Amino acid sequence: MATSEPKAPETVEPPTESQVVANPEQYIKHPLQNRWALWYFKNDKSKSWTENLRLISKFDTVEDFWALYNHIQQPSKLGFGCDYCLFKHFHFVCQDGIKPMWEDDRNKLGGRWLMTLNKQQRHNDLDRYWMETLLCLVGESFDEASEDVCGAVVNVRPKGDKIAIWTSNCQNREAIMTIGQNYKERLNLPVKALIGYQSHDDTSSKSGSTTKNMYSV
Ligand code: MGP
Repeated sequence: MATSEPKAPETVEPPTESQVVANPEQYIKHPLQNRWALWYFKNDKSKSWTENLRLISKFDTVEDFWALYNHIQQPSKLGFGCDYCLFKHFHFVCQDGIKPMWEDDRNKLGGRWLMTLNKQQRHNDLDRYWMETLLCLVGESFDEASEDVCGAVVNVRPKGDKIAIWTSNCQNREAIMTIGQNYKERLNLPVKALIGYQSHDDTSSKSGSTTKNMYSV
């Protein structure tokens, strides 16, 4: 085996003051694929459902996402009847973004993957599941099916909290199944713990306490 003389280390002169160039990594924030809006719902019985819904903030970079996430209460600290909603607020399309309600044009044909938690899970799982849900959304974790994602909602309720991912069209079986399967894996749910997908149409017109599942994983 040929051996070679170790090379003398090249001497690197420290840059002069005029040569110092700022590293873009240090000042450019990391863009997300979409802009997102975080909404907060506080249950004030003297107001209508829509009036209780408030836009908190919008962001479109990784850094601004974490700044907002670290600034606000975790879902487990919210009062009963409160919700957080994270919905797309488009970058390139000149429109207002998707409102976190069934009536929005991007939601009205859609539905949601719904996870219902039991009361113990508020302490054990709620905050972790919600953070993972947010990361799935802002990180566009469902490949092309991410385009179908409209947003996500966490409901804090005495009877048991709920987390859901809302998608735009309840007939898009392939995208919905991709989202459901990946979501379940990301949350590390046991294979036999089923989650169901329900159309907003069924949810908003339900008469009893349960809505039928169109799909389940
Ligand atoms: P909820 O807050 O989604 O669930 O809906 P909750 O409190 O667990 O109640 P449950 O009925 O699922 O057991 C509560 C109520 O809020 C609904 O019955 C509607 O009156 C109202 N509401 C909820 N959403 C998501 C909407 C919406 O998108 N549009 C309108 N107009 N009302 C809504």
